[in-house]
Amino acid sequence: MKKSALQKIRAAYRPKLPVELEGAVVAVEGKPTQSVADQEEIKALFPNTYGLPELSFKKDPNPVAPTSNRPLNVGVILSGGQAPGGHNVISGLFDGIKKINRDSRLFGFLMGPGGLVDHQYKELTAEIIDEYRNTGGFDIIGSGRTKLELKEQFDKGLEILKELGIEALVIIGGDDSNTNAAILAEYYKSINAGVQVIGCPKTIDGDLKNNVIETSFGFDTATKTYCEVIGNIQRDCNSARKYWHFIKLMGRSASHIALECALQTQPNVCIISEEVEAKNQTLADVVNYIADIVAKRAANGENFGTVLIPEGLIEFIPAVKRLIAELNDLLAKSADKVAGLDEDALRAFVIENLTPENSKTYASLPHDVARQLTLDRDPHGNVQVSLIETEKLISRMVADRLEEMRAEGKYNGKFATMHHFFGYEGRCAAPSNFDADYCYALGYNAACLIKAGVTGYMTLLRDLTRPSVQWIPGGIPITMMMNMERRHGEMKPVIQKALVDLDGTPFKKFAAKRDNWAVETSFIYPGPVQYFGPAEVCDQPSMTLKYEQLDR
Ligand code: FBP
Repeated sequence: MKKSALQKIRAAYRPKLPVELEGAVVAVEGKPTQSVADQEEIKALFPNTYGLPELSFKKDPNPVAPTSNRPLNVGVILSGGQAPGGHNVISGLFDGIKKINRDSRLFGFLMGPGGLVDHQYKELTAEIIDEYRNTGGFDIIGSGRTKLELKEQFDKGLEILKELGIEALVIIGGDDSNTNAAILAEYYKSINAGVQVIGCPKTIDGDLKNNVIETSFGFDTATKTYCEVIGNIQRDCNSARKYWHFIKLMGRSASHIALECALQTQPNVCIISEEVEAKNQTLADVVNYIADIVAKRAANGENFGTVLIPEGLIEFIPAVKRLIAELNDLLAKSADKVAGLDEDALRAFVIENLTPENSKTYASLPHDVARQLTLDRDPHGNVQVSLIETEKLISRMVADRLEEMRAEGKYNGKFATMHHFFGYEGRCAAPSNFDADYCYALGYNAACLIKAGVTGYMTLLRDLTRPSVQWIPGGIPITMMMNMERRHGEMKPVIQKALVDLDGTPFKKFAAKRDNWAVETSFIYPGPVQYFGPAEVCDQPSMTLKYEQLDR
């Protein structure tokens, strides 16, 4: 494989492990855990894996020689959307199991959880692993979104695990994939399958976190990548002074990415979906807010600016949220009826079969947006918000509102727009030093959890704003993060998504400054991710993580 100059140098980077993980470790049990909500239901659904204690790892004072440990055969799956650092999780896992015994072997299942069910795999040798150290992407084994939920899938997976002598499976995924990891762990435990299942917190969206998991991997690099381009756009915008840039940012339901980018780049506007919901705002409220800022800047002779829009915004407009909830049930219930319908017939069917309030909301949305809400859900039942062009919808509505304001004598300016959507650009970036270290340590630590014999745990590192050598390694039962939610029309146990906390420091810091940023041009230009150089440019964690640490 031909490599760039940066790739060659970066391949030699040695991620810094927490000191507790250097050498042999012992697991120290903490207190038993319980789920974040719906304890009785979750306990009943996970009788074998509920309530287990938190674990932390300490250096083993009486280590045995690695050769006296048994070799381990381990499987690994990359699940869902790409996130920078996945290859380092795998290389950390590889090094971790080799440290336990040099004859241990690692098998990667291809193209996501489907590879386990369809028995598609490849052995990951030292040569392959070395090709991928510190690189972005999930291409070492590929990723996919097959949902592991059926007993037949679990049994089919077990066949290949047994055939390869695999005793532990590491699932690297977001909240939905780790929910499935917990279900799989419970099932294998209940039938004494002899296979441990360990989860790893991945997602650029930053919504897989809680009191214990401080951040998911990939968020740091992805947001730094978006901030570089937002900064570049802001500098262009401040130079040409003729465009309003509407920038939609990935993140699914949560606005963590948009908030982090706002903190780093200080745009004129950033909408936070969670606030829109909390304030029970309508789409018109959001549009009026932006139009007022455009008008104020125009009055100062500044017909340019930047607006950040989280991709999940539309789902958080309370009326649209109610509509989506009913649509999910309606479409799940009527799958056969709607299967062959063309666009117009589907629209008519939906309008006719929704309750009056939701039907009215649906009919009031521009046709293309309404249609996008009826598109297939992803395998986990999520609306595919990345396909909805919210940035165009909002800017179109702002333009209309400005014309009304012009007629009322409240606006006199020019409103030329540009649209952007940043998501895929950041998901496979070469991991920042933070993500390179974090991911390697998460993988290495997963090997320690396997050695400790546990199942249904997520690999964990704490104190992430300290230098990586001081991070605290351990593990947390996945059931601890679960609650019951409605999916595909049924109540299901799922990991609770972490949305932006409006009482948290990251949001408060933003809210305290946004009125200034709206009118005064206060853009910051963060520049590209840096891998070599002073710690203040290369090793800084995200601002969200730094501010959240103040709340802990
Ligand atoms: P994950 O939850 O799988 O990490 O999703 C990350 C994400 O990038 C979301 O931000 C986005 O909405 C979605 O994936 C896009 O999905 P796809 O890759 O299937 O287009």
